[in-house]
Amino acid sequence: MSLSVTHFTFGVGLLGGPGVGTTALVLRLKDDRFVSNQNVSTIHDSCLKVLPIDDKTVCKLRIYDNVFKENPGFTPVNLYRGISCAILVYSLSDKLSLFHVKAWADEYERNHGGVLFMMGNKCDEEREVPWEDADQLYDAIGCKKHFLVSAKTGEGIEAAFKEIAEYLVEDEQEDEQQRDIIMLGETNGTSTDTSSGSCGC
Ligand SMILES: Nc1nc2c(ncn2[C@@H]2O[C@H](COP(=O)(O)OP(=O)(O)O)[C@@H](O)[C@H]2O)c(=O)[nH]1
Ligand SMILES: [Mg+2]
Repeated sequence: MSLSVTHFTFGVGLLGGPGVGTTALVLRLKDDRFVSNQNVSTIHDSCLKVLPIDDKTVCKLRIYDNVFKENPGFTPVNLYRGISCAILVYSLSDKLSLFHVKAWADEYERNHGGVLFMMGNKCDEEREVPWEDADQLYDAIGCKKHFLVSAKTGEGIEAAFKEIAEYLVEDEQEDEQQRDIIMLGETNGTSTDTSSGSCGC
């Protein structure tokens, strides 16, 4: 007996200010290595991560580095092409990088909109960003999950991307169920409104 496997694919954008480690994260995910003071031109700007969710489900994440970091206001719109969600990356050892997170969240909302996650990188270094500050911002922006990782040691990275994949798959499956309910309602000629907050006018 052969089990059929469902494949999901999502594009994920890494957004954050210069030096937070988005290129190092892509390198860790792609080649499982870390290079100090890497030469950006030798580094890939995306990678594909394949994550089995369960026996019947596989999730592929195409993860894009952000090479236009200097100013969120001037980000080319095509940076967001093919992206289903974004991860706002900051450095746990650089307080200023947390301020950039808000700017990137606003920029993403303006150009694209959608699910956001937050990721504090460099957890191997001495911590300068207080948890409360990061958590407050996380709530204010409305991020779905918050991860602490290190591209240098690899700590937390596999688990973080697995959780992100699980979240995206679950979200997509719920959307599919909603679409099925709506189509069934239309076929039966019954009311199709399943949203709890609908005013019905
Ligand atoms: N200690 C430590 N250094 C890191 C980590 N990730 C990146 N770096 C270093 O931080 C600097 C900037 O990293 P890079 O990936 O180029 O940042 P980007 O500008 O966000 O792409 C480089 O010197 C990296 O070696 C990490 O997890 N821990
Ligand atoms: Mg870079």
